[in-house]
Amino acid sequence: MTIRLFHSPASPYVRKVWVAAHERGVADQIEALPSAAGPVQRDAEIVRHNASGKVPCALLADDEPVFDSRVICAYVDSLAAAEGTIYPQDASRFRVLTLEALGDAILDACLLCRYETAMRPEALRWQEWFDGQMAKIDSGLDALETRWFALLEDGFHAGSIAAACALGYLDFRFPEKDWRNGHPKLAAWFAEASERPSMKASFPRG
Ligand SMILES: N[C@@H](CCC(=O)N[C@@H](CS)C(=O)NCC(=O)O)C(=O)O
Repeated sequence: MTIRLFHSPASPYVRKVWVAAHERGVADQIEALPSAAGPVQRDAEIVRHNASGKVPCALLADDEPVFDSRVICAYVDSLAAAEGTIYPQDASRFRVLTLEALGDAILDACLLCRYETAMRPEALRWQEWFDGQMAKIDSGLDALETRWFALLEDGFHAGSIAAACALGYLDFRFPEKDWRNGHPKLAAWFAEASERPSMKASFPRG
């Protein structure tokens, strides 16, 4: 094993790491460590290595921590002996990184909505705030469908991986949200991306 990974089978950020590892042929170099990350009940063992207490958090051989998902994906990419990279170093480099940030931003809003409905006591919920997060998801989906679509389908790089994990998380936690409606190109792209062995091997559970 090259790295140990605090993980959760339901986490879309952890999924990014698994997808990257499968795409680059290094999944067998990762040992999954159990974890119980949560914004209220924190996992002290994760906090010891990653002050945010969040997963994914990777540990290298000397217990050196690597986080968050973007940095771990780049690390995983660097482990691969095979040709290629999910982080192109050519002119598209910063556009790919920005697309990854957009996928993560959609995920951030998804997670906040999830915590709001699954964790926050009902009496403390704030509908306008929830709607504000949903609006971020919707504008993110619109941006993927339009401005970012050409880059999204140009290879399967870190930006595509983040977007695919965000769409997968929407299906997993918000099945009632009909995101395909109004985003036909994105829906077709995701149907194809979901057939990749890396996406199948990391299907969310929990
Ligand atoms: N920016 C981080 C976000 C990670 C994150 O939010 N992970 C969630 C699980 S899906 C978590 O650990 N939540 C626990 C918490 O908020 O303390 C990344 O890209 O890795």
